[in-house]
Amino acid sequence: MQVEAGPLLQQINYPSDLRQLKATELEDLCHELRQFIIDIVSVNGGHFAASLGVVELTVALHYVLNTPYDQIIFDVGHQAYGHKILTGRRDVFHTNRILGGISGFPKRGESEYDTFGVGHSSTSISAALGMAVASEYKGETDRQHVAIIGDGALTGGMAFEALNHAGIEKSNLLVILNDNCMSIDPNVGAMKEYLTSITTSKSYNKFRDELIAVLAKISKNGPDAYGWAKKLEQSIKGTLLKNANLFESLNFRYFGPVDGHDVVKLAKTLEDLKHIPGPKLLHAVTVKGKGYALAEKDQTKWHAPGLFDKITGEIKKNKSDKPQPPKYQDVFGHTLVELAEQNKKIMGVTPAMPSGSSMNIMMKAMPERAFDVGIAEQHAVTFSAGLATQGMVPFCNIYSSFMQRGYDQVIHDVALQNLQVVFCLDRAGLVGADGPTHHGAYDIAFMRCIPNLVVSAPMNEEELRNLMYTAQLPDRGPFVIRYPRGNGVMVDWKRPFAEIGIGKGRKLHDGEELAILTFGTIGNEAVKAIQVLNQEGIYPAHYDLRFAKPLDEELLHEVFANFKKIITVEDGSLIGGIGSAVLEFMNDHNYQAQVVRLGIPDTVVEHGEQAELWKLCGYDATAIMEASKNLAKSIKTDTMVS
Ligand SMILES: Cc1ncc(C[n+]2csc(CCOP(=O)(O)OP(=O)(O)O)c2C)c(N)n1
Repeated sequence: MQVEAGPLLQQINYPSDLRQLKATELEDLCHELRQFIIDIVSVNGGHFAASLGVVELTVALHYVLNTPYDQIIFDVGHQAYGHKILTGRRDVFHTNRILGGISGFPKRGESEYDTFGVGHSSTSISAALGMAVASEYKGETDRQHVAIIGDGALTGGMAFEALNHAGIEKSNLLVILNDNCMSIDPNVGAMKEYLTSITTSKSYNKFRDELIAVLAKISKNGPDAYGWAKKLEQSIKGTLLKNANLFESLNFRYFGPVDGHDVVKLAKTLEDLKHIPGPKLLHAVTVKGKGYALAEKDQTKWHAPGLFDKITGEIKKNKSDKPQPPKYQDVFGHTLVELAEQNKKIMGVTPAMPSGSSMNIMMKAMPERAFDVGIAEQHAVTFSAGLATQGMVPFCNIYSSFMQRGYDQVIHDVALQNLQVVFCLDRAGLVGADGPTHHGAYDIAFMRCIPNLVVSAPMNEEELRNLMYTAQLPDRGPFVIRYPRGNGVMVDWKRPFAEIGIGKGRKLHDGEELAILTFGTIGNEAVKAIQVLNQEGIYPAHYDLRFAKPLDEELLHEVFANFKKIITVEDGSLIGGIGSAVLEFMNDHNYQAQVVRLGIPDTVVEHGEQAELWKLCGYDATAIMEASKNLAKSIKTDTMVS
């Protein structure tokens, strides 16, 4: 849907147009930009509150800096909608996150203004520092490099690794800390409290604007004046800031806190900061959801609300009179509490995804046993390992793609020590509109090769519950349960727990000539395919493998003894996936069969609806049907020849 931009925004195709505006027009432009984001996200969906919170910062940055020569890196990138609109993509913004449209995150291939591909958090300072060091090396000393990072993303270890390194480099690096006290859920940790303490230091705040302006002026007068200015600044800050400033201790020059919604003042401050060399941090205080009252009030709900009526604020839901199957994440959340009531050793761990994973259900019911540890997947895994050494049974819930961050910890801290940590990998498989940074494509492949690990996937809600039940029984080792984004298939899902044998798959039904082996919820696409195939006189057997490791060898012997045509289906990378595991088994046991593997091919799968992407990758119900028919045809031909 096309939406008309306001009169100022209409004139701006690129930041060079923005730079023609008078400073007095910037506020109006911010208003129009905010309105444009509201208009389009309300009918298209996507991330919402974060972009509203950085409208002024975005406008001020492109107004003052010489982008794209000067480089801005947005951390995570879910807040970069304003940036996209101001940098050549206003007229295609209505295609945001839609198949074939622009990406919901900055992406190098999409625009020269998107200096770095993002999606996973806490990478911006490292990337900006790399660019700054390269510029310095090339003699481009006038070039500015800005990382804009939220207080949530600052809880990620990588951000600190980068600050630690940047503090000893002399390159031109500005880190803008976009402090809105929120991650997706309220931000957590001691750092958050520290930031609040600086924000409320009244005596320092009174001086800071003058300080920045004076320093900028002095710094322009050459290196001697610069050294003198630095001493003056340190003595003023030392006196006025109660505690030693953390960023100053890391050799960053700390400026702020400033009002992140005063666009004129922000532009003036950024202009001054351009003339102060070396690593600098500007602490901007913003409100997530700024300008849309409901979003300001309930920032978690409006992080990515889906479609909504922009006038009433009503979030649109698929209305149905019939009860609907729950989301897998909610089955996880409720089941965890149920299990934790019976097993006092169970604890919950989430790296900054309480509402996304539904760990918030346990955090509410048992606050002393469930932890949001910040955007810190590596820490979440090793913290869970520590709990397990003391006899606890942690359920560590991490989105499949974010688990890529915690890989060494899974091997080194959990698997090698054979500790009982249950990894629940939410958003496994293709996730849809968030696109390639968020697809959970690789976990089957990267988990399957680790000794001691059990790797499982439920086909439905009841199976998820039973796998969770099985994983927490005494003397289990590390246990992975992967499940996808979205809703399940059972309305009546809260059934009594039953143990599942480790490495035991199940035959859903017998068949003729052809066997379909599935892993996880994508098996439900096979069920649909088989229903249609049956009407056409093709009767494949269907096996739900349940475990990628250990494989159900007994079941596979049965399959290879009875079928010479086999299809494997998985919502995961074909390389190293369950199909590969089946081929390995076939080879190791000297079977011969024609095996067709359906799953994610060796390519970057872009964004789009989940079902659209399954189709594109060739493993939705229709594709399974086609593959089955082709194999069935070849069965007939083979038979005729023999
Ligand atoms: C490694 C990683 N883990 C989790 C996420 C999910 N995530 C996306 S945005 C976000 C919160 C970011 O908070 P902040 O940086 O403060 O930005 P804000 O949304 O408040 O503007 C989280 C946890 C992610 N993108 N990357």
